Amino acid sequence: MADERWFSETLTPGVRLSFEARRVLRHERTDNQELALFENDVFGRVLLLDGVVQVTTADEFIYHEMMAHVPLLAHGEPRDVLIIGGGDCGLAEEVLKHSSIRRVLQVEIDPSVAELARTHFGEINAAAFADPRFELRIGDGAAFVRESDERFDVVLVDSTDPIGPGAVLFTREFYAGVRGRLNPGGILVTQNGIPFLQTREFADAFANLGATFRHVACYVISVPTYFGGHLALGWSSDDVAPLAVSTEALETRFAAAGIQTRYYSPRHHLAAFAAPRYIEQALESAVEQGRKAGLGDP
Ligand code: AG3
Repeated sequence: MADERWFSETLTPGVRLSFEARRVLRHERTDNQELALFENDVFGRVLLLDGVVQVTTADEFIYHEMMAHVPLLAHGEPRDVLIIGGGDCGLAEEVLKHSSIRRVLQVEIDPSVAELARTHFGEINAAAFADPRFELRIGDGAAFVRESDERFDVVLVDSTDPIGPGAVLFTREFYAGVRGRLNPGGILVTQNGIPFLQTREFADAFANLGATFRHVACYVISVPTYFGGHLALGWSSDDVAPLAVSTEALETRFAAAGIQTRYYSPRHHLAAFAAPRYIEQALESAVEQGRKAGLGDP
């Protein structure tokens, strides 16, 4: 995958996205996946898992702000949040900026990623590790949602792609498990990849979400290091439609929260749900297919 100076994303057959490593901090095979961490002049610290860019210190704010603030501000009064995956812990830090939050439980499968998060990603997660509301547990997120009887207002699946250890996090069984962990008014947000390149994976995941939840939608973000066009984030809820909240209500909540952002804004929050047509069409037909397979009956 690398000649120690250049590391490549190899997710799409026939395409390589390469980064020069000024300094290699880690390159190893963990029990779960291949991990590479290095410094790049443009993007700062870059983490690749199984040859796919996961996080860079330069552009992580886009993904983390949009994954956290969209469901939390739409919810209005979130208290308990569950994060599945999210090993770099940048998402937890963003969630904890909301003062209504009393607990963030994160279940990450790979202890090497969690350890590296502490040693090398303090810039994006130090506040989370210093926060008594945050609990990081090493374990299998799919098993957790199946076996736990705890409930949460918002569940965030900050996963890798549906290859390797993350594949289970895109199944109907997993989504049904998450549904059982949500409080009334609860919202699930998921990482659903690059629709332009991962067409099959996108359709399968949204069919599974469509079979499980009443309201299913997606919103899009543009992250420089996630190659291939927009990245889709999934919205699922039995009680809350994504556009049910007004810009005014979001403005009020956002001002009250006093959170500084660089990508998220209440206006962009709602705009992001107006996905480009090729994504909207793929979403509609996938959800429709899933509906036929049976609502809430995995
Ligand atoms: N995890 C999601 C990375 C998805 C990248 N996928 C892709 N480019 N196809 C990010 C972890 C950040 N906490």
